[in-house]
Amino acid sequence: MRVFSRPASWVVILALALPAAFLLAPGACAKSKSQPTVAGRPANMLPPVYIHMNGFNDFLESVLAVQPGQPVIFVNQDTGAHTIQGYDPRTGQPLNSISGMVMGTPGPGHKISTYRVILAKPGIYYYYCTIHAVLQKVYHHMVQPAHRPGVHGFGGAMAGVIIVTKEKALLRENPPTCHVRTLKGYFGG
Ligand SMILES: [Cu+2]
Repeated sequence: MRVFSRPASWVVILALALPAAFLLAPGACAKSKSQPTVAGRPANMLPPVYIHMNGFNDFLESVLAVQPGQPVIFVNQDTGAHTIQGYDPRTGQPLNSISGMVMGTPGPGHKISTYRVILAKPGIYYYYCTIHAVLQKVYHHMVQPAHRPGVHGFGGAMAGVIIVTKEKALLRENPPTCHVRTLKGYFGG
């Protein structure tokens, strides 16, 4: 099937495609002028997604997909403090792009501590709470998060994964709580 009948069409296509290719190039820093765009909308205009700590020393939405440049906000509705530390599971090295701390809250009606992060480059980002989990060596230099001995709450490790992607099928699988800033009826003891 002939799509383009005239050679001039290619010139037009190239002229349109080249600027878009620059805007969508992976690795663009969130702080640079070349913000990633999604469907013609600047990524920093996208609504944030939320990851909650609402008791039991756990990240409620432990696996979450976001679009490049879309803000991710960690919301601590728990009584205790938590850290959010990114790491490379292949080496155990910490990531500078995810490194924060959120203080606890006595309960409903009090100030809630949050940590905001923006990841512009598509990829899989691993993080854990350094207070309530440990990175355990599994093979060669690789690590996996593990439950820190003596920590109460769920038996699993306080850790999670953020998938930065434009794949709509993945983005649709997010739990509904990720669209709500603070959850009602959280653990306050
Ligand atoms: Cu923690």
